[in-house]
Amino acid sequence: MISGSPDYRDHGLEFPETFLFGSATASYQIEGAYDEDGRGPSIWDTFSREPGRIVNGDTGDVADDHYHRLDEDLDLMQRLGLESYRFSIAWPRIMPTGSGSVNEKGVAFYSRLVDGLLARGIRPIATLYHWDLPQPLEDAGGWPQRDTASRFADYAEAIGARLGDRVHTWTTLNEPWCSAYLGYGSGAHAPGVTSGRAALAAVHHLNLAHGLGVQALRSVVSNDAQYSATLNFHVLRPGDDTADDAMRRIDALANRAFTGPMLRGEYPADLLEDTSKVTDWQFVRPGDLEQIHQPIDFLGVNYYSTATVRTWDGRRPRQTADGHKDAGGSPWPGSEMVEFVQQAGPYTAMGWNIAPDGLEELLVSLHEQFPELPLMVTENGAAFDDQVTDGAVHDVERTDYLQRHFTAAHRALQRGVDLRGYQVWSLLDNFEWAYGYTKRFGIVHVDYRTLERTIKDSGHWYAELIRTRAIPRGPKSQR
Ligand code: IFM
Repeated sequence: MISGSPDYRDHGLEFPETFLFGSATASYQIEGAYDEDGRGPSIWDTFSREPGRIVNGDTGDVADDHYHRLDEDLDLMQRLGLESYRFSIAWPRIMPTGSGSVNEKGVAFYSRLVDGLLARGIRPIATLYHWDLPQPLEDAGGWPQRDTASRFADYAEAIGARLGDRVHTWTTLNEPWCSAYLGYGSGAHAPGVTSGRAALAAVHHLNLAHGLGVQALRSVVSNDAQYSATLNFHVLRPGDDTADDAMRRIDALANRAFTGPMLRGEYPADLLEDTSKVTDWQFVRPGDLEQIHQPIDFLGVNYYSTATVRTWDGRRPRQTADGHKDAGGSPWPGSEMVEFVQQAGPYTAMGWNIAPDGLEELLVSLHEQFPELPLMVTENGAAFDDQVTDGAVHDVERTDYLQRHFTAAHRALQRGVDLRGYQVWSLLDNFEWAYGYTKRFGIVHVDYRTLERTIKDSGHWYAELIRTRAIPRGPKSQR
């Protein structure tokens, strides 16, 4: 047990010289310019135009207008002292119909971004897929269709050949859990399908896309880049003293459905058993698991909060507080009898509980499961209802959240976890998917009317952390 404050509000803890401090965004959430320079439509362009899908009917048409404000945003990153920037590439900018010829104007945007980062001494961490599937591929069946994984490999090869001399780290997929289970199971995310079978087929084809994508990148990249995938783990707590089975089921669907094939070359037997009434898994073809199980240099870990579960007894009203917008379907194929129980606060504006101990536990647990595999926190952060007052944003809660989670990461390091870096979500306030612009995660505030950027207090606090390499006092630290 490492000593420290029980509430994780430690300060002065130093990070190793090689630890990479950065921040993250995603294409559809910030870029805007949805129909410029040859970009094709994505499933999020379609979905956000469907009535009732997104709060206030918001879309990513303009978002933060990052596409046109690239230089300003690069300068912001430099002012914050970022050492890395994790961004995603919009597949429909590179291949507007999802396959076939490459749109060089789309490539030029990311080329300028990568050059701008390198010129400022910031390492580019490029994610190939953060949910903006080209609409024509969805029209052909989307992720439940095997062919989508092959199209992804073509796209990976095309962009790898063009940026592969300059990108420091490649990430194939961001949070395939969301793409599969929210996109095709619950229907809360694009394309809004509600089918357990489709969700599980999507799981497999996303896993396959990861494996084929890593191989495609490796075949064309000319520098000694690193390769990774980013998963959003569910850190589970028991909702009562009979919760073991509920925890095991959700762990299988949420976590091991991805770590199993990617890192061990197999699907967990209990996952196949739990879902056997939903699908026979015949979409897994001979040889697929070898294709998926590719060596990677680190695993990206996204963490925001914990989840408390128990088995529904069929008598009390069923709770479904799983932290995502309810769109009618289930994100848990074959395990719908699991209840997600309301957790103790404090909460962020998403209603997610603040639990830095969950991050420490997750990092230690992953290290124990995969001792040879380095880890990186590729997302962590919080939404709060920020106000601009006299040109400043005093986001005490977000700074406090970050201080506690950096403390958790430091404790994991002390416990022997090979943790390579931390990318705060998010650099800018942005389009928070089904919640539109109502949830602000940025360490930089964006005024959606004027598009003016204002560094929040949390951004200044993070800049000090990066400059000193030690956790600064937070607004709620005991002095
Ligand atoms: O905004 C998202 C991001 O796109 C993926 N991870 C979680 C974030 C907050 O919900």
